Amino acid sequence: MKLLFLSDTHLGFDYTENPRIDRRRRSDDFFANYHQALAPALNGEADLVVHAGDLFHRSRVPQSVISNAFAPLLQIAEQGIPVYIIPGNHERGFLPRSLFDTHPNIHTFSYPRTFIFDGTCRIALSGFPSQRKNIRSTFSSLVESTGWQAVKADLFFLVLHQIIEGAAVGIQNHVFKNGSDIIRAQDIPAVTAVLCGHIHTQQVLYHSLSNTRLAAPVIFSGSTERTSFVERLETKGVYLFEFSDTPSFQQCLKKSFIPLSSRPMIDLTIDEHISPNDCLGFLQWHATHLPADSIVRIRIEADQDHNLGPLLRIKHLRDIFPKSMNIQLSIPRKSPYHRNSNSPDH
Ligand SMILES: [Mn+2]
Repeated sequence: MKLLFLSDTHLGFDYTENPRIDRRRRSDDFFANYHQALAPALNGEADLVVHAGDLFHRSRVPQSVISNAFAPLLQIAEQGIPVYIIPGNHERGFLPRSLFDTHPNIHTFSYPRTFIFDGTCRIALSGFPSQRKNIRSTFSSLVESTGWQAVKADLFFLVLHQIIEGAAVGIQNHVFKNGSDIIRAQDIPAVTAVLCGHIHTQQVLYHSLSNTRLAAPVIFSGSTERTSFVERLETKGVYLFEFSDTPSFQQCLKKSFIPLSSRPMIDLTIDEHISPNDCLGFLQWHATHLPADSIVRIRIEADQDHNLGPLLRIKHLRDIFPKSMNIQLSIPRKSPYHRNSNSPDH
């Protein structure tokens, strides 16, 4: 029996229906990884699919994004493989109802509830929509109101789209500790595992910050694509849990992460180490030597005497690099160049 677990697919990221300028859009990367992520289910290798939220990047997405998101889910559901979805924070706690209610194998946690999957073993999936406020004080009663304790099953999964104490994100490894929007480690119930979305960095929590063992491991599959430069070193992926022949869930957890590919994200920093006359040459050299599919962030950290002129305009920068790359301009707010630059994107 195999359960495919993914989250934070952020479909609609960098998507526009009527582009004013001709440039590569990262929207395609997100859809490509979405299809890669769902491949085990599309190929009939998974028995059920859990999406822990942020299917879409925004609460309002164009109809074409909704249709393209829905198509592979429908294909999976049509094969008799049920799909369970948590509405994430980017969807403001709801999904386009009409569409997602149309198939008996597509289930959304639109209120606190428990679904049962009967296969070679019986699986209970409990969850509720992403809560933006006061989850710390409401968590235990929300979990209780899913009714999970009244259900008979071999495996219990709590599916969430929230922040949990001890979760770490980003290059600087920021760890979430206290706050009304953070679930306390001690409140995690004794289920088989918690499948959690919202945190984009793949990780598994076993202990609280005070090093007491959690009642259940909390598994973050992470986002399926890198949504910002903070995630530039992260390997993205999904989990495919196989329950047969595994002595413990912990054992099965170890070998169940499937990595997905991501395009290289590269920082080019213009600072005092590059002489004012070399800036253009520095960028041109990288334009021809970086991998052709790079996502490049140009960071201006030089001081005023660099006289960067046109290099502060994203349009000019895009003309230097091949069309196969994505180019972003980053100017710190405190930089003397900040005021001179035009809006960085779109
Ligand atoms: Mn997200």
